[in-house]
Amino acid sequence: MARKVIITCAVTGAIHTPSMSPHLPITPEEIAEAAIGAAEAGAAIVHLHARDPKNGKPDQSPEAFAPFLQVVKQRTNCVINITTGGAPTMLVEERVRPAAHFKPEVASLNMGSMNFGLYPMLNRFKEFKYDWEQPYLEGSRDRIFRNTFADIEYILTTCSENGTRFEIECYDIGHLYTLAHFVDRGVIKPPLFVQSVFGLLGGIGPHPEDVAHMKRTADRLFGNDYQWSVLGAGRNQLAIAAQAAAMGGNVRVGLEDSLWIGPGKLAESNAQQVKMARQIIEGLGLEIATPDDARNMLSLKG
Ligand code: KMH
Ligand code: ZN
Repeated sequence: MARKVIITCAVTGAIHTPSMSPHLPITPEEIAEAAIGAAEAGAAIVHLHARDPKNGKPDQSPEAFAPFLQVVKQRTNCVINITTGGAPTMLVEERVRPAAHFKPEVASLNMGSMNFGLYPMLNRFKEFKYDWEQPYLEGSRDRIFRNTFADIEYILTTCSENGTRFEIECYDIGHLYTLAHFVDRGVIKPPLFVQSVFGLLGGIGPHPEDVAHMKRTADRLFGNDYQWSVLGAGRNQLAIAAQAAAMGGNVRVGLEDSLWIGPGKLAESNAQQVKMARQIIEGLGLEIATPDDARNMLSLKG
C-alpha cells in the first residue's frame, strides 16, 4: 500500500497583506470558501487565521473566527487547525484566545523566538491600499516574534487541557531541541507533528541540505514518534514540498506561505496550490491522506 501524505493548507495567515494579491482571502466568506476549496482539492488539514474584513489586518478575536469556522465545519470533514501564532505583533495571551475558545483538534505552536523578516517584501510591493500594511512590514526590521519557553508552555498547557494537539512550527534546528526538551519534561506527548519552516529571513534557509539536515536531526531526536511536514516560504514552496514528499514527509501549502503558483505568477486560489501538491505526491506514487487518515496518523481527538 502506498504511503499516505498529509496536505495542510494555510489559507491566509498574517504575513501577506491585502495589497499583495487580489486572491488573498480576507473576509469570513472568502476564508471559508478558500478552506472548503482546499479541502475539496485534497487538503486533510486547514490551518486558519482570521482578519478584520474592513482592512485585512490580522485579528485573533474569537468573534473573527466564529463565522468561517462554522461554515468550514458544516461543509467539510477536514481537520481544523487554529493558529496560536497570530501575528508577530501580538502577545501570547491574545494569540491563544481562539484556540482556547474553540478547542480545535489542532493548534499551531511556534517553538522559539526569532527575527521574522517580513520587510524584504517591501522591495517588491511599493503601493499599499490600507494604512497598516507598510508600517507592519517595515516594523519587522526590528521586531522579534516572541516565543519564550514560558510562552510555549502557556500555549501547550492551555490547549492540551482541551485535548488539542499541535502543529509544531520549527524554523531552525534549535527549535527541534526545544521541542525535545518539552518532550523530556512530559509537557507534550507523541506522536508529534513537526512542521519545519524553510526560507524565512531569520530562520533556516531553503537549500536541499537544510531540508535534509532538519529531517536527520528530527529523526535522531524523535525516532518513530513523529510525523514530519514541511513548509517552504514563497518561491520555495513546491520544490521543498517535492523534496520532503520524496523523503517521507508531509507537506503544507497555501497563500499564508506563498502567493505564487509559478515564477511571477500569482496563485488564484489556495486550491490551485493544493492541486499542485497533490500532483507531486501522486506523481511520486504516494497517496494523499484523507482527514480521517490524518486523525489516525496524528492521534487527534476527532
Ligand atoms: N506563517 C508561518 C510561517 C502560526 O500561525 O502559528 C508560520 C505559522 C505560524 O503558521
Ligand atoms: Zn499560520
